[in-house]
Amino acid sequence: MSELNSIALKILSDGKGILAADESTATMTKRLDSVKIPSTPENRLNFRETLFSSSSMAECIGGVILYDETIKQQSSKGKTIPELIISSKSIPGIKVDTGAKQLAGSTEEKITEGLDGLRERLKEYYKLGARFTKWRGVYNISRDYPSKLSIYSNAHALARYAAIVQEINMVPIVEPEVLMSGDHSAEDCYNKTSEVIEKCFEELILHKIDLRGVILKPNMILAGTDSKNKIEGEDVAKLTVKCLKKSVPSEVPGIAFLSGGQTEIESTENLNLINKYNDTKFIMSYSYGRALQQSALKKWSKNIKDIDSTQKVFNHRAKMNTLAAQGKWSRDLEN
Ligand code: 5MM
Repeated sequence: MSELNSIALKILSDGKGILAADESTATMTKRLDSVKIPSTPENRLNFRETLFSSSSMAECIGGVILYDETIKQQSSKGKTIPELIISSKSIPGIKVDTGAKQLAGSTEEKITEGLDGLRERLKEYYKLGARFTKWRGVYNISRDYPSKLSIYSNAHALARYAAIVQEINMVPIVEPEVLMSGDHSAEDCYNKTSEVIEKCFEELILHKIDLRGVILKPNMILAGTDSKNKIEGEDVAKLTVKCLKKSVPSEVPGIAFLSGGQTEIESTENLNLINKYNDTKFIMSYSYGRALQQSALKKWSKNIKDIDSTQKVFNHRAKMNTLAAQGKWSRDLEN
């Protein structure tokens, strides 16, 4: 087994998933504004440290995606944040893209940037303890989108990113996110997501990526948030598995879904059903941001000194998703 393959498997083993805590300062500020807490470096650290020192980290969270600010911060007990994560036998990861910017040639769409100077930044992150990375491409859906240009250019950037990451001995998470917003049907989401993922793997193969050392982070197959024909549960699971089965090469060890704006319970329920229908060899787990943090953030904002209450809420969500990643979740466990 290659070193990269064993890191990917360790992150996603036994129902473990990934905590996506890599919100940029702008996004974290929106999250903190929503609960009326000032977005200071201390408050951002306080909330994140509360999550990273929870008891469910050891059992449920195989990896944590950090943001540049957080990976360089010290915990209140004097450890660095990567040391705190490693002390729970979890693996620190880092978001390395610098964000989605307007795509020249198709101004309604975005291209993710961050390749300049990436090799040097990765060397520094490796020294700080990171062993995996994340890069997110974003795609809108409508009648004309995503365009061939956006599908190609984001796939090309994801592949160039993944190649440099593997050169530094880290596992790249490849995240092509087809957004939920819009009135598109689930069938449109299925078709566009398949096209996007297939193009990503075509480029990854061209760039000689070791696919056994990659984690794919896709969206689930859903109808748009404004669609009149929503699909739920079993239909989401069947279409999602069907899409990944045809679009992802069999060498890839694991798939970790994003939650994309689904509620906490929807994300857990759909993941559980996906695992019930999963007739592939891929591990299918989670890499959730909002769906792991929303309730915990609300609880924390009531009293940021009450660490236990926040951790209790976070532990519950982490356990529910780890059960779902094994197809063992049921709604009655939520109470
Ligand atoms: C944690 O949120 C990430 C957003 O980062 P930016 O602040 O740079 O936009 C995001 O990439 C996240 O990792 C994934 O979208 C998954 O998060 P959700 O909330 O969709 O599960």
